[in-house]
Amino acid sequence: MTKLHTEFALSAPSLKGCPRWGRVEIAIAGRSNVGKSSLLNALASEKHLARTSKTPGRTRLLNFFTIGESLALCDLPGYGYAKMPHDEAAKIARMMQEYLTERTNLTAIMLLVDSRRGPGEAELDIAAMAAEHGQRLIIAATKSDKIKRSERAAVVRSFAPLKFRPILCSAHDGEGIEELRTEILAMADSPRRSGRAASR
Ligand SMILES: Nc1nc2c(ncn2[C@@H]2O[C@H](COP(=O)(O)OP(=O)(O)OP(=O)(O)O)[C@@H](O)[C@H]2O)c(=O)[nH]1
Ligand SMILES: [Mg+2]
Repeated sequence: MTKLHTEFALSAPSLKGCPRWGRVEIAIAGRSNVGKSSLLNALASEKHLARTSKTPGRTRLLNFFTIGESLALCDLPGYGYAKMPHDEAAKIARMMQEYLTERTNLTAIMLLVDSRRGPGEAELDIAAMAAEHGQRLIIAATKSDKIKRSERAAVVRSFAPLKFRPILCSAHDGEGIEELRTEILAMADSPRRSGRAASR
């Protein structure tokens, strides 16, 4: 098993508050409740690194976690949570947009999509944004423990619009976790985006 040496670094309320370091960052993005924080804990083999919750909309900041010496993951707030107050949702959307389009350390987006739901417009938008800004995309189809064997081929087909093969994964039974770890570690060698500041 690959070990990702993961530690919580800091939470930032905006792009300005993001850490100034030379690490290559991978953002974990996805709808509220899709399983972002749970997946991060599974990748790190730690139960309580990132806070998970049955209540959607729990993560509201950019939460940074270091991996080894040169990588970091950023656990993003989830989008699409209907009950979040409009002002709050707009603030979070702005913060995410800023981070995804302007953060020079960001090299890849790990986009999480519920296996049972498949990608929608929001996911296609994120994939398009990643392509536009030269970021790589890792597609994780979460909660694979919830789908039946007989449904798996149809689930994979439902991801065709994203044009990337989804990695079926489960924080509960561990499917796909090792493959995702390998993908993440491979990013350590990818070049940082050229940008205005070396690190912001
Ligand atoms: N069956 C199953 N449930 C999962 C899995 N991953 C997460 N969950 C459940 O889904 C719910 C949401 O998980 P979180 O990890 O908090 O989701 P999140 O995407 O971080 O949510 P926000 O931060 O609110 O956007 C929790 O009740 C988890 O136990 C999984 O692999 N399988
Ligand atoms: Mg979360």
